Amino acid sequence: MIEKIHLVEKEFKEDIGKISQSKDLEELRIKYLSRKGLISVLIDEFKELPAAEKPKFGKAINQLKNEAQESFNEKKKYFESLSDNAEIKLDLSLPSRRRVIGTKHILSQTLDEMKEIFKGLGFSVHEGPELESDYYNFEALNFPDDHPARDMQDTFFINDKFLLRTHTSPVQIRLMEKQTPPIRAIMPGKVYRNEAISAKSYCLFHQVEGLYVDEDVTFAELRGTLISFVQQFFGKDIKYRFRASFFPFTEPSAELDIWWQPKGKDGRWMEILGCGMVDPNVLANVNIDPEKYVGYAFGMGVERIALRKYGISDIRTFFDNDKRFLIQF
Ligand code: 2U9
Repeated sequence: MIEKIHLVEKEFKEDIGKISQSKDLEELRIKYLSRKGLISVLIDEFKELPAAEKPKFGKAINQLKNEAQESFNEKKKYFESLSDNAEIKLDLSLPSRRRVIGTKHILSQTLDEMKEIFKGLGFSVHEGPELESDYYNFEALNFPDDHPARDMQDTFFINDKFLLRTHTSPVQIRLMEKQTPPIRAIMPGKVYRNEAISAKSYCLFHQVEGLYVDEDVTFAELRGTLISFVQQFFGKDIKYRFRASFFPFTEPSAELDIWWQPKGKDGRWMEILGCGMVDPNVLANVNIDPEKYVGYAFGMGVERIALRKYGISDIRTFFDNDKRFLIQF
């Protein structure tokens, strides 16, 4: 009896191994697992055995029956999964799935546009650390000890010596330390200010600063470069004006306003950037001879400019990551 059981088991394994299409599976079921199949025949024979011999074979037959049924079920499932996929592949009438790939953040798009314009004007692009020392953020830039920006109220200090940079100017200091003039570079990046959060100001924003240092750089060149920038960025017809101003790191200093005329509202002048000739003290701090070299610098807040260009009323929307806002650009 035991040989018979092993023989059926061996044959079953060989047969199931050979099956490559689902219709052959039914033949296999009939041959082994149906009411008149080989396993049922074995069970019938088993029933005829004398009671004393039954325990010897009962277990083996049961095991064969269960294992055969399991292998059969598995194979059936496998063929079903194949045919499911085949159906999906063949149903050409189904609409395609919409791919949600997201969009570039409007600030990144604005930064990219600014970088491209300045690259076209001969500027290279440099980046640097957001965690800075007091020296690079303030001292090297000619900030007096009692300047309000050096107060905890205005700047995020990490400890006595380190802080979150309040502008990207430290990158320019680092660049001037490493490179001898001519230097013509812009520095885009995040800056941090400890300000009350409102529609107009946020604790984090982006700046693009520019620097040009060489032997014969003039204010007229600075003016020409910035006019070219605003005309490329806002359009050739943009109305602008320069106004005298003051910064610790430039002398003389100016601000550039553009005329802003929202639809249906009164037009007004709006400040979009600051600029000036680099203070000789700043050049001396990085061992560039102020007798030989001159520099100009400018700085702008990217959010402020993007708010204007796209007619957005609240700076916080840039940082909310609300898809309903982001997908509009
Ligand atoms: C070095 C020397 C001088 C960069 C400059 C400004 C004027 C300026 C503001 C615009 C809006 C900051 O983002 S904002 O709040 N910036 O007005 N920035 S000149 O001057 C430098 C930089 C580096 C070594």
